[in-house]
Amino acid sequence: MGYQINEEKVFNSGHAACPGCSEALAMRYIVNTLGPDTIGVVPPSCIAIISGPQPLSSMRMPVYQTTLEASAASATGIARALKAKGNDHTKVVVMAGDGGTYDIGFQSLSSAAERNEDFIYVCLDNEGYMNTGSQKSSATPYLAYTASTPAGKQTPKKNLAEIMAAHRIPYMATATTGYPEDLARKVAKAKEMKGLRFILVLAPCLDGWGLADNAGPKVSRLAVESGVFPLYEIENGERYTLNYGSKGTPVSQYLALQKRYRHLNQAQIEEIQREVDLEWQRLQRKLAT
Ligand SMILES: Cc1ncc(C[n+]2csc(CCOP(=O)(O)OP(=O)(O)O)c2C)c(N)n1
Ligand code: SF4
Ligand SMILES: [Mg+2]
Repeated sequence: MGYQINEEKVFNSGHAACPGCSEALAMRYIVNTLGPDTIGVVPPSCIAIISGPQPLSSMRMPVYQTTLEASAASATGIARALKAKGNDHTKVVVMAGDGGTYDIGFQSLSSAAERNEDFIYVCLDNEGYMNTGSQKSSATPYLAYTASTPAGKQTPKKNLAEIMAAHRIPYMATATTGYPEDLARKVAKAKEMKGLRFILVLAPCLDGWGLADNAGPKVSRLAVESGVFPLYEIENGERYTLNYGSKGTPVSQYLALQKRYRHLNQAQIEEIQREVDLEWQRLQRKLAT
């Protein structure tokens, strides 16, 4: 895409993430693109640990650590207070995990989307409750091992991208850390917009997915190239743009890097491949309209 990443150094080194953590990498691109004139809202998650406690925060911006249920409600209050004070320049960004977004915080997020509140919401999706030892969330994919689904999760991942777009919010985008320019460009685009902007970032978790320390970017790229996690945008709930999609790479290559899938047999791998192909065809039909 040729997008030049703007690194404002709002995110500092020396934070408490596992070495090689994709969530920390995503946070770097997000807050460095938004700049210091930003207020963060963070619920309990690895993101809260990485942000750190004030005055020892890893980020050069104010961060309000809220409850798992209330990120979008907290951001609503902060954004409205700024507006009431005549401040139209400070941005408000939620950075929440998938557990805090797909599940526990969904009620307040859906209501804020319905009201089209004026803030950016980024979900750092590592497909499980990783900070508490890898329990399943509704973002955990079909058949993935977690500590609470030892035989593999029996239901598919919730399609939150489409659910958020169905609220007809101005902007919904998917992104991942293996495509840093694409991620930074989407954050920069969201920064210039008004209303509720939602970015869903796939952020592989080394511990929860059973990855080698240096495998984050590779597995994130394979998620896109195999069609498991296409990168696309939806504006006003209806205008679809594909940024990066399936290159026809077999899903087995993506699964093979992750210990959370090592219990799968050939028939289960083929079943996952069929489902990924179906979803990819569904998305292509929407792109065509
Ligand atoms: C209502 C509520 N339930 C449970 C917890 C315990 N808890 C703290 S962090 C966390 C995991 C959150 O998972 P996710 O949002 O996916 O973020 P991640 O740790 O994966 O980055 C949980 C369950 C809590 N703080 N509040
Ligand atoms: S547990 Fe996973 S998401 Fe949390 S800091 Fe470690 S690698 Fe990152
Ligand atoms: Mg998570």
